[in-house]
Amino acid sequence: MDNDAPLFIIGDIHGHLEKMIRLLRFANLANSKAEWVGGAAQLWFMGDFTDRGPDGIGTLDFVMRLQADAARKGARVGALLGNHDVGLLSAHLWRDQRSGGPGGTFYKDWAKNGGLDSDLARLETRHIEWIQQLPAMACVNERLLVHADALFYLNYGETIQAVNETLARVLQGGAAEYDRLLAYGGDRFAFTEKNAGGVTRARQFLKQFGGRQIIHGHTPIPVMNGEPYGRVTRAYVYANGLAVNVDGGIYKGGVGFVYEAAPLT
Ligand SMILES: [Mn+2]
Repeated sequence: MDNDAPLFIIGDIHGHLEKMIRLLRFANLANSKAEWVGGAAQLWFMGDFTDRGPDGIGTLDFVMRLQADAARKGARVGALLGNHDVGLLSAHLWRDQRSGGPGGTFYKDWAKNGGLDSDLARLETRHIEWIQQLPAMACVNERLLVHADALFYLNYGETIQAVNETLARVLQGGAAEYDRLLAYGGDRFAFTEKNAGGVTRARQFLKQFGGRQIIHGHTPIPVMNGEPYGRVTRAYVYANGLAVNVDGGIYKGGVGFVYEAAPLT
């Protein structure tokens, strides 16, 4: 597994399987049968596979199959944990238990946040176990990959490995641990220069966890820069180049894109 392999990144899919397949085919990374055709490249998904869009479980199945096929071919397909992936698990595991969220139970919180019964009904053990082993962060080719543009990761550890280990335990833990993690789901805008200190926070976040540039999803690009959803076709680089948002807002009508993270000079 070559860690200098050309790095491609795709943002939040939210159940839009057909759009995702189109993007991966166009980028010559996968075919419609979830077979890896990307050769020695590597591909990372930024989490939030389900909710809001028509086929979250189909999206999970496709990514799981693609990851396995790429591994068989000596290539890496990575995937990060998103808050909606945690939400789906919580609706399954702790459905009617009381939560601290706006709905009052885990199921109602998840449904309010775009959760779909059609996904929950098709959620199987293999999906649950796959989500439970997803890393929350990774450093690849000098990029720090995280789902959310948020600082709460620091509450779970001081290194990538520590954060990933702690969150893996959270996902094996009880309702209270899920509740605490899900409460961070709305955190965003940590690194934008539009908020005082954003660039400094980006620099500090990189100093803490490593990498020279943060790449994240979670906050649709139009929410950051006001661009119409239908016009977003590429990543949004901000914070003096220290941060890259790859969430094209697919669930609100964006066509999405695959971002190629070229080697930093
Ligand atoms: Mn998210």
